[in-house]
Order: sequence, then structure tokens, then C-alpha cells
Amino acid sequence: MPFYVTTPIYYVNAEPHLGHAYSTIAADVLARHRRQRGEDVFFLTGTDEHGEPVAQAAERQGLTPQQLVDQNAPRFREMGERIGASNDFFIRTTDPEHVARVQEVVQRVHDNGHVYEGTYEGWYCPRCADFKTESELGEGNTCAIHEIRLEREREQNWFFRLSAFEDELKRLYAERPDFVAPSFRRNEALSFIEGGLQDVSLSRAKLSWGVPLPWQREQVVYVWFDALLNYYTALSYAREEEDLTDRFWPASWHVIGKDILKFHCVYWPAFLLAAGLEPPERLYVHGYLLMGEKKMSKSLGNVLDPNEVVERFGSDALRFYCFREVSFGQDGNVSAAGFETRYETELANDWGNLASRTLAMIERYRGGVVPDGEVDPVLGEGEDALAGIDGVVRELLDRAELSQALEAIWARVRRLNRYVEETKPWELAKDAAQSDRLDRVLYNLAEGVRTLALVLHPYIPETSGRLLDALSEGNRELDAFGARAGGAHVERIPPLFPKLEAR
Ligand code: ME8
Repeated sequence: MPFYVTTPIYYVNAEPHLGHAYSTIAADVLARHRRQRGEDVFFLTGTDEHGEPVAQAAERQGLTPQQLVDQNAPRFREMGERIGASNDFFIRTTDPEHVARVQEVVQRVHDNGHVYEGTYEGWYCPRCADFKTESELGEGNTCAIHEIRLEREREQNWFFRLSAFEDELKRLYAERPDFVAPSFRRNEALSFIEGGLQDVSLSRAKLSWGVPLPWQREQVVYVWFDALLNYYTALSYAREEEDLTDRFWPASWHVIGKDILKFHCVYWPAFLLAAGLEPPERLYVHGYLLMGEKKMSKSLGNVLDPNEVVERFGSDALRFYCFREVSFGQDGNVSAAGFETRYETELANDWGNLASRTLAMIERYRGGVVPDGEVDPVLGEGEDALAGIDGVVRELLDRAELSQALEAIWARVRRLNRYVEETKPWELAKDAAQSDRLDRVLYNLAEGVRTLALVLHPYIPETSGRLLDALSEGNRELDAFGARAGGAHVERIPPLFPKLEAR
């Protein structure tokens, strides 16, 4: 089963921040989970390197645009590595292979009769790279997202006949009710389409930093079409020896933020249809991470640096926090204090302690060998039953419900902690007559921790990997989920999430 997941490609004229890390981690969790299911996964991320803000930033710094992007793109690549992203390729829209492929597709759209020459007049936000309609304007002709005054642009350029795709898009949305998730975002996209579509510029005449339009090389392809096409072009050159397009297109999931919904949920499927290509299977539109009411963004200057967070708390803590603190899909506040609280209460106490206690008790009471035992019926009952958690996680992650799946896992972490308190293995150990009971409790704890570490692996791969190694579980696949007999050797390891004061 092929599974192809993407993140937005990020603008390189700003520093990477937690908002970017968020989308990348979300897509990474999905990619890792599908690999655990034995699927054929391709995970793509990268950088969006053309457009006006890049050209302007380069000029301010006395660099050529190419020098600027060469200087900045590695920061995004490094951010990915630091947060544990397992992407299979990193695309840069200045890659010559991407440029050539964009020209091919744009030419096809032209040859299919969906392009014409016209005059654009209206408001343009260079930061969004978006031609704003009157209804999208903020007060005083400002960009509602970036809070900057907009320029009125007038230029002769080429248009894409978006309006001609209105009916086809409506049909697509009707036939595929889960094309866009969550459903309130689907409704937002659909009402945009139902409100009537206007044609959009396909090229820019005033800019030179971009992909030259094949039939009029003085103009460049409008940066959004250049950027969107990355999802398609990457497959053709990500592997030297193989064109992956047939294997992975259409994409299974595009993970994006709500700021770029219109481009992805409206322009993108229309443009693909115009080129005779299949639209993606699904799009997941997540909300904003906010710091005190405002969207975290470099231009607003209110960013939480993911590098600092990783340095202090570790990449797994950051990955975990993102989907616990804010319900995936919604907007939500993040803060340094919030990190610390989640870290202490959930990672260090709930999970780290459970793992350490389990390993320590097996070592102390059973010489480091998991005893033989049977599944304790109390752990198989109720809403937080341990048995079947893999099925629950699969079902939720099929819908990219990252927070709900993590909450389902956490309910089991809490259940196992209660089990320790209820059974009190340290007291059972004092009484030789309770030896079988102690075997059973330790077996259930070892099994519980092992299976939870497996379903947690996509979220917190580094510490889950260490824990699974300590439990002599070499497998990381969900096939390993089924019950394992006793007999495995376990070893104690340093705390997975050391207390903050001890770090
Ligand atoms: O829009 N909260 O790039 P970009 C959550 N190059 N997610 C956030 C966020 C926040 N505060 N800030 C950013 C672009 N993001 C285009 C995309 S794709 C073909 C081209 C995430 O650098 C979120 O995914 O402005 C958002 O959609 C994306 O970064 C925008 O990144």
C-alpha cells in the first residue's frame, strides 16, 4: 500500500520556528505510523524559495536571491533533523529538476486551453504572495494575516481559468466528503467555491526571481503554482534510479496550516485537473499555535524557537507537547511554562516513571527476566482497555486525528499507573505465597509498557526506541503488537525524561 504524505514547503526568507516544526512533526507521525503498518511510505518536506520577499531580503543583505536561499534552506533541513523528521526527500523549489517539471506542467495547462492573457488589478500581499479579494482585506486595505498595508498592483500577466473549474470542484467535494479534514475546514473551502471563483494570475510580469514562463520567458510562474507543484515534481527526481510518480501519485495526505487553505483546497485540485492530473486523496488543515492570542510567526516577532526547546527538553518532548497541549485541528496557545508542566506531569511522571518502575521491579524481583503470565482481565475491560489500543490508534490516525489518538494512548498510560497502585507489587514481593500473582502483575506491566511504547513510537521515536530496546523488543512494527510470552530479558536504563532540575 503506497502512502504519500507532505508538509507545506516553507519560505526561506524567515527563520524556522515552532509553527513550521508543528506541521513537519504531524506529517512525520503519520509517516512513521504507516511505516509501522508495513506500508510503502514516502514523506516529503522542503523549502519554497522563489517570490518577492526572498528577492527583497536578498537585496537588503547585498546578496543574490540564490545566495540567500542557499544560506537559509539548510536551516530548515537542520530543523527537520533536530525534531526527528524521517522525511524521504527534501525538495527545494530552486532544484533545476523542479523548475523543468513546473514548466512542463504549466505548459500542459496552457496547451489544454486553461490559460489566457489579461490585466490584473487589485490588492497584493507580498508576504502571503496572494492577490486579495475585497472580502479578504483587513481594515484600511491591510492584509488580515500580516497586518501590513497592501499595495494596489496593476500588471499584464497570464491568468489561470479557475472559474471554469467551479462545477468540477463542487463535484469533487460532493463525491469525496472527506477530501478535506476536519469537516469545518471542508465547509470553509466549499463555501469559498460556492461563493463563485474568479480566475487567478498564473504569472507575474514584474518579478524575475522565479520559474520562467515557458511561452513568455520574461515572466515568472506565480509563486503559489510553482510551490504547490513541489508535491508532484519531487516524485520525479527524489530517487536517481526511479521515477516515483506512478508509485505515489496522487498524494495520500497534504498536511497544511489553515492560512494556506484556499491555495491547497481550491487552487491546487483545480490546477491538477487542468493539467490532466489526479487531485490528492486528502488534505488535513490544522490550526495555529498561538502565543498570547497571536499566531506565532516570524514577522510578528513572537516565536518560540524549536531549537531551544529541543535542547532543553529533547525532541520527543517537543513532538509530544505539540499534540497534547493543542488539539490537532484547532488553534491553541503554547508557552514555555506549558512545556514545563506537560513535561513534568505527563512525560516524566506518568510515562517515564511507569517505564522506570516496571524495569526496576522486574530486575529486583525477577532478576531482569519478564515472568510468564496471562493477561489480567482488569486491563482488558472498559473504555481504557489495553487490548485493542493499536486498532484504536490505526482508526484515528487514518483520519489524521493526532491528538485523539495520543489521548487514547494516554488513557492507557494512566490505566497502567493505576494498575501499579492497585496491585502494589512491592507488597506482593514480601509474601512468598503471592509469587504467582506478582508474576502476573509484572508480566502485565512489561506487556503494557511494551505495547504502549510501540504505539507511541511514531510520536516519540527516540525514547520509545530506547525503551523497546530495554525490553528486548527489536521490532518496531505494529505486527509485533500481539501478546508476547514471558522470558525476555530487560535492563534498567536512565530516566527517559529526567526531572527538569536534574537535567
Ligand atoms: O505559506 N501555527 O510557507 P510558510 C501552526 N511557502 N502552523 C504554522 C504556524 C503557526 N503559528 N506558522 C507556520 C508558506 N505554520 C508557503 C507554503 S506549500 C506549497 C507553500 C506552518 O513558511 C503551517 O503549516 O509561511 C503553515 O501553513 C505553514 O507553516 C506556512 O509556512
